[in-house]
Amino acid sequence: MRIAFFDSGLGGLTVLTAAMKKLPHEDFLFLADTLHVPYGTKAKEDVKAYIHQAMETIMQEEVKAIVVACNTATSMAISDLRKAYPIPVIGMEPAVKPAVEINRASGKRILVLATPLTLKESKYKDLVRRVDSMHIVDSLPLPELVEHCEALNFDPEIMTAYFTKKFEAFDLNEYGTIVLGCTHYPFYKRILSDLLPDHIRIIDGSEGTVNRLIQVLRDQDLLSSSGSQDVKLLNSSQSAEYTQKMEKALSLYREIEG
Ligand code: DGN
Repeated sequence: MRIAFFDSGLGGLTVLTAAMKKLPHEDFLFLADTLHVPYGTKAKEDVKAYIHQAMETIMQEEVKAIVVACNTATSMAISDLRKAYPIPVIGMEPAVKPAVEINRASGKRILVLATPLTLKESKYKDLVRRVDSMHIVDSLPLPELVEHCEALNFDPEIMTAYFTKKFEAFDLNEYGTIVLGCTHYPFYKRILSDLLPDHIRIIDGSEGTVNRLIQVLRDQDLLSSSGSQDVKLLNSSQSAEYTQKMEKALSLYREIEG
């Protein structure tokens, strides 16, 4: 049985890549909800309905666990999904907690980049309230970045100009860590690290999610020893062209990650 990953589009491939590094004997399925991408700028109730439709599609396949590889979907639906489905459902969390640990000693600030919906949700606000006792966490919504990524717009010049404009209001010398709180954003890791001052660390939530996935599979005796990293790619518009885009994006990101 496969481990399923789900996102509105290409973003979750960054989480799939992190899982593939640590789980060499599993097979995977990835569903991109291309009919409804992007989620992060849409109405909450609509997005919830899209997420449930996507989960139904996944449940028609032979899967043993589902990773909601999307911060936006996790923040608005994860507890409902856990109640609704009889297999483990693992979500994302912006890596604010590790970022606070990293910056505790230096007192440098943290900037969380995510979709407007993620940053508006109480799940995110509660997380910051819980872990940010030093009040060093700021956030910056990047509503256009998912669409740039979906268009495979990785042109360093265009994207450097985009980020430079977005960071204009921030004194980056005050910051020690940038948290990528949307699974699409790690595609821009290299461009960001070329642009940002050397002392800034860029982190994302994939590692935490993958560690949790492994722990859940182990606890429930669901780890496989016979899979071969076969990846089944699906998209809700059933577009062969989009499947090719997913293949391209996956190999590009696997190359970024080395
Ligand atoms: N990849 C999604 C996330 O992590 O929030 C964003 C998807 C979207 O549709 N905005």
